[in-house]
Amino acid sequence: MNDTDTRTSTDTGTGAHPAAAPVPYRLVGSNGSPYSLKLRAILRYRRLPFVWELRTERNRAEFAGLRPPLIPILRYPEDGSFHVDTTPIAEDLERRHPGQRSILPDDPAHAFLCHLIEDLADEWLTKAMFHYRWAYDADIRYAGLWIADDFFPDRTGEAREAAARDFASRQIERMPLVGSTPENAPVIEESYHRVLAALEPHVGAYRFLFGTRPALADFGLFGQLRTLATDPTPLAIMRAEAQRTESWVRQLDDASGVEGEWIAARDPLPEAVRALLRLCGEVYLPFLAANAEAAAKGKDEFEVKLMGQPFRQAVFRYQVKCLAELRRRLGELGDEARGRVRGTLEGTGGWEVLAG
Ligand SMILES: N[C@@H](CCC(=O)N[C@@H](CS)C(=O)NCC(=O)O)C(=O)O
Repeated sequence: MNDTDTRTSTDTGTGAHPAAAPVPYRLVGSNGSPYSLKLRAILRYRRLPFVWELRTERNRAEFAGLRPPLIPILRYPEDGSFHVDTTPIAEDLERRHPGQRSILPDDPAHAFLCHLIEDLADEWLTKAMFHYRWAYDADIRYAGLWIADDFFPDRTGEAREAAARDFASRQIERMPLVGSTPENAPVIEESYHRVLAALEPHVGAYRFLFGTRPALADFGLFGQLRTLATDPTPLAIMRAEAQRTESWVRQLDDASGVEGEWIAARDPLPEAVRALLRLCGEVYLPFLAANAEAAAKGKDEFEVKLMGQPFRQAVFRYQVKCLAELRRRLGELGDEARGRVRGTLEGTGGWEVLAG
């Protein structure tokens, strides 16, 4: 027997020492948190080594001082620093690992539209996630318990029930803050149906919004839909109206084996993308504009007509930044790409908001 015969599959072939495993990122989050599942799916697709850890009662003290107090939290391996907010994290990961299975389309106009759809998912579709979870009795009961199992893994019996009740009542108290009220429910629920209707004819294990590889927009939608596909009421709707989308969500959770291409700059945009952009133009961008205008006037609350109905909620500071950020990105586009974005958004109501 010679040396070659005794090598194991982990040997490097250069000597006796196997290759060292790269030090992983540490992702701390929760199964009930759409943004946690979004970032986990991104790390998997991009083949970035990480360990997944629930944020629980046991590790809560470690993150107590972190501001803003959000999950998911990503710990960088080289210096142990903690990072929150998945959109800037996803962009930082692009800078940190250039050329490695990027999730931003190469074409700048498509990249802009990708950011816009991700924003729709993160900031608007999330209202559907929160609304369905805390508006109906079956969902309140189920979500209270399954989320308590993540956060309080050591509690059983009555202590577990109590944790679920406390968590549910805290979330229910927050509903008006994010606009999840009975008056706004029709607009929020209709938005969910429209997202499902947009995706259903298009998505598949190898079919994404901007090509045969997934983009940030797909992952943003994925995060919200993954949790919507867990709570009973929105799951039943998805199964009845969009079962292929349900399959797509299951598949995108781990797309580490997917290899694909972006659509070309000159290719027509898929109808799914167009339908989601119409929702941005008719609903999400007017909502952002009304929120920003109310904030600029120092108001605490605003009302805007969406889908022909009044929609009212408290001013949300973070979403003022979202609009400013979209406008900044648009301002950075060259004339040709900007022209294509304009051609796509004009007529949806969205161009006027973004260019204003
Ligand atoms: N824009 C943030 C939103 C993150 C977020 O809202 N996370 C929620 C859970 S889904 C949160 O941490 N809420 C406070 C808490 O759970 O204590 C992101 O993309 O990461």
